[in-house]
Amino acid sequence: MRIKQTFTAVVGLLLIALLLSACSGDSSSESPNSFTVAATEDFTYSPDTISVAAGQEVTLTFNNEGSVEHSLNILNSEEELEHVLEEAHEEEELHEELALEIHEIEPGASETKTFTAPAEAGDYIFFCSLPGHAEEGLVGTLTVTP
Ligand SMILES: [Cu+2]
Repeated sequence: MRIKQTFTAVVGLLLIALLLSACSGDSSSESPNSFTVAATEDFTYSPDTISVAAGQEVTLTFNNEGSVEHSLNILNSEEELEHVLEEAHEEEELHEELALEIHEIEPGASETKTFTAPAEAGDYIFFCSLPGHAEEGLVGTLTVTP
């Protein structure tokens, strides 16, 4: 008798687990490795921090909600932002250093790109490469977890 009760309880728990997994399956369109980042009117990114797992495939949608063109670029190494900005005019050199580049996006427009998160855990930087914009505040942090 006790065994039967236990069995019923286990089946009940399994059913609940199934229902829960079915529910979370419905929302898989927004999986944890899909992110949306906006550039705002006041030259900030929203959110300005993204956390991903090392080596993970990440889909990032960049919405320009500002009133001028903006871009979003992720540095592939932990190099100083200033160093990159100094070399920003040497386009080709800049490209080699970036994990992700979303070029100038018109106000109100958006772009989605997929990239592979850096293999090494740590804090990386994303920024707008248009002259002066990073200095204004268009800088964010990509946190890569092990
Ligand atoms: Cu910008």
